[in-house]
Amino acid sequence: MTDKTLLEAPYVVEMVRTCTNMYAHGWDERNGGNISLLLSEEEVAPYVDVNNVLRQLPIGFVEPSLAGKYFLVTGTGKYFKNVQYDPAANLGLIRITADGATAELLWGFTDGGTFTSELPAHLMSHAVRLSADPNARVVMHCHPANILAMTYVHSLDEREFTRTLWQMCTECVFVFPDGVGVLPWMCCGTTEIGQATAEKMRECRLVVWAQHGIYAAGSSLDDAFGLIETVEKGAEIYLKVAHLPRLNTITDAQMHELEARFGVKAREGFLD
Ligand code: 2HA
Ligand code: ZN
Repeated sequence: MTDKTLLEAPYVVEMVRTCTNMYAHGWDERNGGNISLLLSEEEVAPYVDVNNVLRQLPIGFVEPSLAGKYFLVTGTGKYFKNVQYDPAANLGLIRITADGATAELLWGFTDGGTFTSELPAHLMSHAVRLSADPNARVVMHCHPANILAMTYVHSLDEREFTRTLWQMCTECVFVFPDGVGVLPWMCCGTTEIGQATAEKMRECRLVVWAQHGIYAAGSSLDDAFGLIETVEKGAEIYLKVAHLPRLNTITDAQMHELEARFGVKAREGFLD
């Protein structure tokens, strides 16, 4: 038995605050958005009995590279708005079985619920990001209005889309030097969109789903949140200026100065 409840775990507290904050930003209307946070057994074991599996939840595809891994995930149909009032109903702690086909529920989803409908995109993205970066921990999805709006009026070419965002605020190029992947409209919740998202995540930590929203992968909840916040700010500026004559911009030469100053390298071929 454990003597502490998972509700006291710092990562659960931070998850709740993050959901609340994302809702406050207007990024997660109704049940929009989902988050998954990778945890180690050392982080989990002080709070839950890791041998007490409450329910077996089939995940509908196989991701053997994540066998044995623990994730705190938001629930399907749950409102980010409500996470703070009942974290144990709106969040769940799962562990992936050895064959990569089932999620074992260890805590949460107390009203009989299950993990986010977007689990394919989350788990496949975690697998890809972990192979690129051992510190990868978080996959975050939401529906920020300016990014969505931009996908209606801007070319979806990744180089063009990324360059426009980089030009909108000085910080963009060094916050997301790997740029933004862009998927055309696809049906959400499917393994196809999960695979397409993860494929983009090989090259960058941000993937826009046209007319739907955005995915970010980060080393922490703050990191993923900050990536989305920065892209959303860029998209907001774009929408304020797109219909006006552009008199000034951030030039490619200036972006090369930023690369040197901040020790980052913009995605190959994205700057002239
Ligand atoms: O969780 O955002 O993409 C609801 C969604 C689906
Ligand atoms: Zn969505």
